[in-house]
Amino acid sequence: MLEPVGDETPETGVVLSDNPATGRPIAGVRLDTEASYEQVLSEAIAGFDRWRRVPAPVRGQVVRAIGEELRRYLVPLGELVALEVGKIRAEGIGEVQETIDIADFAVGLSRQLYGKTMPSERPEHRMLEQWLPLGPVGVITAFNFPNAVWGWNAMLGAVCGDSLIWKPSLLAPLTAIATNAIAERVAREMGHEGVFNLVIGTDDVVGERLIHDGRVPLISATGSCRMGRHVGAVVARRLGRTLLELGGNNAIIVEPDADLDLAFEGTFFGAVGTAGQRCTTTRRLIVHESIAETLTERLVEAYKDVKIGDPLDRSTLVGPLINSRSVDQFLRAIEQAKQQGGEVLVGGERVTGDGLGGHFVRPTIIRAPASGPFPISHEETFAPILYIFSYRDLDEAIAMQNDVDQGLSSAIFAGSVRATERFLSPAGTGSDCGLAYVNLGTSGAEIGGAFGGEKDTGGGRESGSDAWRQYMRRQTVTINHGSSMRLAQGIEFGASS
Ligand code: UN1
Repeated sequence: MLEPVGDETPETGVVLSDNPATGRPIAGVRLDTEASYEQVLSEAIAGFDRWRRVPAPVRGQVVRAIGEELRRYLVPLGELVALEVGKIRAEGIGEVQETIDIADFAVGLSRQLYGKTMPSERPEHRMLEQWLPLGPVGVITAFNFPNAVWGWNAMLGAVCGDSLIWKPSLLAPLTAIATNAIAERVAREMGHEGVFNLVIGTDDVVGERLIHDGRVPLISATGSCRMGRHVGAVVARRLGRTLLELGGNNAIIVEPDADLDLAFEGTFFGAVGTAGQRCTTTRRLIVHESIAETLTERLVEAYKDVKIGDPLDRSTLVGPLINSRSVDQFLRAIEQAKQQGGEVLVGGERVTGDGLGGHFVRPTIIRAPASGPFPISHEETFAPILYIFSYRDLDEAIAMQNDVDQGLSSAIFAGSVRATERFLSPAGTGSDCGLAYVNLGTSGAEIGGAFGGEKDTGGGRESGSDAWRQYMRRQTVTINHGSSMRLAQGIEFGASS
């Protein structure tokens, strides 16, 4: 299994997408079969063969039109995200905005797929690199960013000349259908079919088939570390490429001279936002002992007041977890934390009541034991649980922040440049994560930077900067424009030598 399916057994050939705020189904979606997978694959292969021939800046114009259409659908699509996965409306709309942003980025990129030129050691020779379309790209996404993570991959892949085969989470198929339909329709109306393809199915029928499929040179997958290990191994066996964006266990360090208002706000959004269901969620707060009480009290007070409820209600800050299994995992983690010496300061329970028939829990703060192991804090529980630790000196804090298997996001709040530079040390002895923030929380990356992490997070980089290169193949070109054959390294070879 790549990802746990919802509560449905898809043996009926249909998966129900539930509204996590009510626990009731919104719609049933027919699952792809082996035969329909084949059909989609052949469309994606044919689509790739046409699309690769379209000049990149023209591909960029198609992506520009998709971005424009997404702008028109920003609110309804954002609300669909909120309805289907339970993130609050503002965050649902923010997620679609993230796709629009990456579309804009990709349009510019479509004229900047630069290759290098390099001097040849031989006279009358020229060397250069060119970047070529790669092929149909498989994109496997998780429920928690059912629109934007596809956007990162699809908008870049499209300007690079690839076609896309999107396998969304079975917990969020409706957002995928709506999103892909927009992109596919815009491309088709501009004369380009088969670029944006969707397969919705179980891991057994669709997921396994996709990752084993030698016709798909790159699999970009977002999800758990367990899933990523499996995908990585299967794709490596066929010498394909992977781009993995897996779990995080992100910490914020707060130095004694930090601006506590900023530290409070960064932690509050990082830990409570999206009900703790971002891979970038702040899961650990590592606070200097001199300010630990003050900051903890302030957070506990804010957690008590946080408005939990219908994600579409504009006053709500915390929506539901995705399903009952997530609620069980939340409760189990809290039990384990208590057994391991953690002290629950606020939260720790399910929330029920009027309009709260779905999978609601109270955001939770747990103070870690003063010493000794606290293994639960090494796990990524996809729920709003914040573990608070205190420390004496910064080296100790950095060691604590790095002492987990995952390496996605990290943050420091500090006034002193010495502390922040220690955290960002160019020797690599500071944060060991792919993302490092100063006076900002761990979540909410902009699209312009490369996004991803080290260690068990999988090493992939998506979104901005030079992540586009992974969606292309590099060709090193050497041209002899003279009339004699000269071998590299000065080798003489032949009858006359
Ligand atoms: C994720 O949770 O899988 O940095 C992605 C962030 C968002 C992306 C999160 N821009 O929090």
